[in-house]
Amino acid sequence: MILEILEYPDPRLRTIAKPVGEVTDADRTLIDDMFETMYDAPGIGLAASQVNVHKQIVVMDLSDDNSEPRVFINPTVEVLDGDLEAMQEGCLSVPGFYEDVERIEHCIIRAKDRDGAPFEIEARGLLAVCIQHEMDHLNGKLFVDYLSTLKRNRIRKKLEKFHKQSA
Ligand code: QAP
Ligand code: CO
Repeated sequence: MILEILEYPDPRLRTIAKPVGEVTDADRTLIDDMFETMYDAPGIGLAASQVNVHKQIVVMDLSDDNSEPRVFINPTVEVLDGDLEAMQEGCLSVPGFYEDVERIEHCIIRAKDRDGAPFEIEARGLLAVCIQHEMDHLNGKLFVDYLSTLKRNRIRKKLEKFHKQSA
């Protein structure tokens, strides 16, 4: 099922997600729906917060052909060195806007998979950037929060106008 994606400045995007206990069949159904929604968009990453489910669940696929689905439940990041990397980011909740954001370049991601099994992976580049972007969603934060007030307000006004027109 394709889910509705909340768009900035929807205040529900500011909700703090709760950790998942046991991973249930209902969680796995949500994960399947999140992949379907992300692939349909199309996007490379989606946090449950963006579909108005406030649980710590992230789906991601950085491949060109939807062949590398990744699930991160209750993700955490350990910074491996202090290097920052600027990368142009977009977001399914901020459609049509792309801006540079600085993120930690090298980290270890720890999370649970769709069966509840814990795993860890060392991440650099796009994977490292994307998990930080998605974990921000779980904490009610968006990439536009890193921009100047001027840029953020411009984006907010354009999206508000667009939402009014399509209503
Ligand atoms: C987060 O974003 C990300 O504006 C995932 O019109 C993006 O999948 C992390 C998308 C870049 C790191 C680098 C955005 C689709 C997809 C749009 C996405 C749009 C259509 C964004
Ligand atoms: Co996003």
